[in-house]
Amino acid sequence: MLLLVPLLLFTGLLALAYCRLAVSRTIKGPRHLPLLGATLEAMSTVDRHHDWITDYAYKFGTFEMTLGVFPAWRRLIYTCDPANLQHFLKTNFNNYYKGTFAYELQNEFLGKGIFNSDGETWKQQRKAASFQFSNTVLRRHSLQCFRKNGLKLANLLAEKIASQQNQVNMSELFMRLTFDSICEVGFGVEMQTLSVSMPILPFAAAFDSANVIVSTRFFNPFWKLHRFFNVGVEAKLKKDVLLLNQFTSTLIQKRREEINSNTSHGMSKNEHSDLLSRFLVMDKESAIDDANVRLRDFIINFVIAGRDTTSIALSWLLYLVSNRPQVQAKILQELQGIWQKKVEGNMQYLEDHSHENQACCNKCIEAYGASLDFEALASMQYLHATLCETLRLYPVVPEDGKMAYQSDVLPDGTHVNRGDVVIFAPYAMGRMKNLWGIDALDFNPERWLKDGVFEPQSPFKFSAFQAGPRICLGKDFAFLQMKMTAAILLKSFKFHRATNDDVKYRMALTLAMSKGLEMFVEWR
Ligand code: HEM
Ligand SMILES: *[C@@H]1O[C@H](CO)[C@@H](O)[C@H](O)[C@H]1NC(C)=O
Ligand SMILES: CC(=O)N[C@H]1CO[C@H](CO)[C@@H](O)[C@@H]1O
Repeated sequence: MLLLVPLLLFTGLLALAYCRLAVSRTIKGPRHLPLLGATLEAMSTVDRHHDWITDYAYKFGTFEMTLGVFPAWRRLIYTCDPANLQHFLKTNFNNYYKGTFAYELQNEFLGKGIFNSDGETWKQQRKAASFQFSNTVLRRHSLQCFRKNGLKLANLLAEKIASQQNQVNMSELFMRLTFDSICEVGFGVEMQTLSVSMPILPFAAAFDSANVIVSTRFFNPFWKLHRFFNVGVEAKLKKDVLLLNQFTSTLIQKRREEINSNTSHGMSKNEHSDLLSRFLVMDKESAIDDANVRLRDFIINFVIAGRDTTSIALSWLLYLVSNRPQVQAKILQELQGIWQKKVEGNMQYLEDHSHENQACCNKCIEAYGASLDFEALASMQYLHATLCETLRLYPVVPEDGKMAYQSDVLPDGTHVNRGDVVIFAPYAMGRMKNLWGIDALDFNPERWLKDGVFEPQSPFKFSAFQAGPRICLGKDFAFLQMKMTAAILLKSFKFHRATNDDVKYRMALTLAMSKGLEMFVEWR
């Protein structure tokens, strides 16, 4: 008799699972198995995940799959329809959130920062950050910093050439470049990770390690147990987070003291050029302990948002351009035109000498960098188009989703249940012929230009930066840095792939190259 109850319960559950299966037979998407949904197919295709998603998107437009093991199922709805994106990212914004699941996985690392929060916590940070991001002091400081680091990378490559070690891992160098930049713009610290000696800084190492560990929690159902017993990677994470927190609290303390002493010496509020100081000045009223936690979260979230994204995009750009002489020629032609207008023929540049004298080369690159001001960067229409084309086919965030608070119906008629995750996939979207035409798979910067002038696309169609109220805050900064770096490098150097293997992406939240980008570099 006692055995009967669990038995009945079990058959009940099975029956339920079959009902869902019966429904799922008619659903658009991968084949679903009893109790497992599409989990096995998802697991077997993991190293070509984004192309697998693209295949279904191509077939169905909007499709669904249920992942997990019954009863811990989650229904995912993938869509490539701009009208659907507009609906859940903007029109019905309040019904969709990042999901408690995501907060929990990333909590120790990201805290309640802008990336890992919703509702009021998010709104306040968004407001404060947008206000600061539009500030001219900050923008000017950022440009200087992007220039300085772009030149530093160029000098590093020049040294490599001089010492005949001209095979370099550009992914690694770009990662160091953007890390140094984000730390300087974000909190006024020169990290100096970009240097020939390739130093490993404890903060940078702890940051990377923590980032990887929180993303692997996703695949480890026992992570909480490991955390509880403080074993394995969870023990490592705890140490990393401690180091990060020590670093940030020392920094916040230092900036706080500086501001107090400088304001008393008559420094005006608007002169502080890093984001952290600006937040501190803006936020003087709050209790110090609260403010410290908020600022710590801000720093970490800011590094996450700005570093890998920009450096991965630069790697794809270099990869795509180095295989396409015609695209490269057009970029160079544009850069040459802008340079000539700037100097009006008064100055010689790289093409006029033989690169035998390193000091002279460095001076030329320096002079070229100095000419890259806001105006020069804004006039780079073709390079801008090339960057957008890169992000269309290789969006750094290849898919991103939101969870529904309440059930809803998308514009194309798809039903969303409470707790479902609605996912937009920029990688698949960039490959849809109904959105980009029959040449959707071709790399063609011209598609963004009309009479030589860049023409933006709707963010609901070109979704690499997301869209609506949570659209990427750093988009302009990212373009400034990418254009600055690409212009300096392409004008001075030629790049060739060091290997012939296909470049593949790594399965992660961002679309990094699985083996990095090894390049031979030489003077142009
Ligand atoms: C090519 C470079 C970049 C790409 C493709 C990119 C893409 C994105 C995407 C897809 C999101 C939405 C993420 C989500 O909510 O799940 C986002 C958010 C964000 N990005 Fe970027 N990003 C880039 C560079 C940057 C840079 C350089 C910064 C900082 C200077 C930055 C700051 C942010 C911030 C603060 C958010 C959170 C906005 C919010 O939730 O309200 N991003 N970005
Ligand atoms: C190149 O650098 C990237 C990014 O740091 C790394 O993932 C990759 O393994 C490196 N490649 C090689 C061959 O060392
Ligand atoms: C932002 C700024 O200019 N800070 C200055 C405050 O004062 C210290 C020395 O007292 C300077 O080193 C900082 O540059």
